[in-house]
Amino acid sequence: MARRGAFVVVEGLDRSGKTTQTDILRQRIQEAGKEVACVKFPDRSTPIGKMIDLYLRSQSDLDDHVVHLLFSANRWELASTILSHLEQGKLVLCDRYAFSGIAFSVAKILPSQPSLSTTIHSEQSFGKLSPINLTWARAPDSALPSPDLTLFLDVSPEVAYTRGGYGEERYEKADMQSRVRSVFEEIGREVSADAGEGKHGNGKWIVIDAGREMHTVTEEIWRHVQPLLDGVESSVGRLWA
Ligand code: 2DT
Repeated sequence: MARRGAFVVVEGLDRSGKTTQTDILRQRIQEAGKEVACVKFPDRSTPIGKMIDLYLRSQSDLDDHVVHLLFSANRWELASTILSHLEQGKLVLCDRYAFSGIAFSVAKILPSQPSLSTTIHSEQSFGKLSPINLTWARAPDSALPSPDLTLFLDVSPEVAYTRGGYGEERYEKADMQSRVRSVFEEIGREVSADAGEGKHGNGKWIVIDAGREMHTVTEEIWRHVQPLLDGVESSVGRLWA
């Protein structure tokens, strides 16, 4: 079987340096003489992306379920493009993916001091729309192309604060960010456990301590990506499949 390009996702909390690190990684891949296709979610340029952008900038209000489905639809809009880059042997470098979708949507229903195991698996109340739980949140992204490697850039709320705090958009609040962090941890445990059992094709999950000096973080990221530069032999997996 011909080798295809590797699919690398960078996930991260606000102020984790995700954008900077993704940019440096793209440059290094190019300097290594490899072709790289960059994708970013949400892609605010598509018709669905424009609705997401209005929502994130608090210019529109939408039900949480609707927003979740829009973020997922935004990924499906680009799924065939991602697959074709991979087939052409390009490394696809993706800034946020379905794991962000799950983390942010599930985080909305968590109490400030999250106790994930009780909250996200709890029974849903009658007479109201069901709160978003992990099972529901995974469904719309299921069968999307799955990454070979996800690098989760982790940063504590304290470090984020010393880096100048959060921005203006809807989710850029300390309380929300720490709940998002908890859900990311849960997703990471799940992806890693599944990879260990060879169950899901969700690829490898690596936590990078992004609270360190920028250069140290860059080098660690590179150590994980370098082995993928010549592509991979296996076919592209499908999320949660
Ligand atoms: P950026 O700041 O990286 O542009 O992200 N988000 C993102 C979701 O809630 N669901 C998703 O599926 C994705 C991809 C994370 C904008 C915000 O959108 C959130 C932060």
